[in-house]
Amino acid sequence: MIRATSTWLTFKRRFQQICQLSDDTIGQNRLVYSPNWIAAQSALIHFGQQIGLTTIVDNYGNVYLDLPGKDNQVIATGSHMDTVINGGRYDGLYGVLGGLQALHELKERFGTPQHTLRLISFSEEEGSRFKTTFSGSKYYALQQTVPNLTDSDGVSFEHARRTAVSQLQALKNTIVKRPVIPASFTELHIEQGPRLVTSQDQIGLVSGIVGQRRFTVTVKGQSNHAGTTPMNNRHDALQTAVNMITRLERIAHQLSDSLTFTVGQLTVSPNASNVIPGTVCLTIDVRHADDSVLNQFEQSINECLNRVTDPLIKVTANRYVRDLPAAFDTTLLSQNEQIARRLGLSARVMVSGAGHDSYVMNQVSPTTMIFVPSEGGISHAPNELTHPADLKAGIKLLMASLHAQAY
Ligand code: HGY
Ligand code: MN
Ligand code: MN
Ligand code: MN
Repeated sequence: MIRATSTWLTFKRRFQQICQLSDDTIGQNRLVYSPNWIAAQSALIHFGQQIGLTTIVDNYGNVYLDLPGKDNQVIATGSHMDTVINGGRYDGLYGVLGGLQALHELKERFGTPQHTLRLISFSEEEGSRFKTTFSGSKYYALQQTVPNLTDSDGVSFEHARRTAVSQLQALKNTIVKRPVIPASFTELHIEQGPRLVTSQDQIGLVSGIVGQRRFTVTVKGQSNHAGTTPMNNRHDALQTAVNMITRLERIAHQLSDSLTFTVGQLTVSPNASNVIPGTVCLTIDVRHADDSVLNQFEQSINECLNRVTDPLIKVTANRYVRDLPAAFDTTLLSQNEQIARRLGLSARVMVSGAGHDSYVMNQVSPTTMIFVPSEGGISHAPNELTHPADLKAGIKLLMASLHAQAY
């Protein structure tokens, strides 16, 4: 029997260790297949082997830690350890180490389960290094592979993947395979928004995820001299981009107050103070619970392109993510509702505004998510924070939920 304090200290030690492995100066940076990412996945394999779990690595670098059961049905939990650039400490990592903590305690307290319990650390969820998202869970759940992509340094996904994964698969006692799909999947995650803090609930029981679309937009105008080119004779790519963004922001508000519209990346070329910008590249991230609203917004993007009449300015848009709104399993959700009540945890049912690997797992297994509050609703930023009492409550609920399914 392991005492509550020792399990919390174990969680904290593992958490600190993985955070320190990543560049902690300006937030967490663990981009997929980077040295920080390899170090974190290797540390997780080591944690699993320390407590007698079976460690498996597939060809995309997903790491699976199994607590073998009496039969071969699998009950899974997990999340991701890759981060956004200069991200927070809890997005993804909490679900991986919280899931490991739950398996560790279940093993210590209840021994061998009826069904195999699996903790998954997906290789990549964020899409921070390559213009693709959920590549790890899509590989595991849907056997999908990534087309030839390169990162901003020109490194190909394939080269980065092979180099990183070979190091993980070379670790002692790791099994190389893509394991079977689980009978259920539960992801423990921070909310990444303000609703639980506002409603003062300890737990969010997630009924689904909003739809999400991501675009790259390229505006090609004409560079020219900032001082000699008259204002009425310019083909300024940045001005065109600014007008488009301003117009789309206004349309977003008109369409729905729960639509989110974000231009997260914007590069200007040649990016010199005395040169009229010739080219601007930007990204659009738009989300809503209703796909028809996203259709309307995408229509507005296309209308913006057609509103550019200057023959020397070309605007193109490429959609590279289209995720439909997802509804999670209702049986798992109501089971967790009852368990939360039994544990005396205040819980509310909610939809996730953030994307998660659960979106992919939900296409192959009954899936649900458990949220804990994000202080100030902040996430994807170094000051992302969830208080210890909330971290513990989430692990406690996850553990009871996995116990109900696997023993
Ligand atoms: O962007 C998202 O919604 C998630 O955090 N990857
Ligand atoms: Mn996440
Ligand atoms: Mn994230
Ligand atoms: Mn059973």
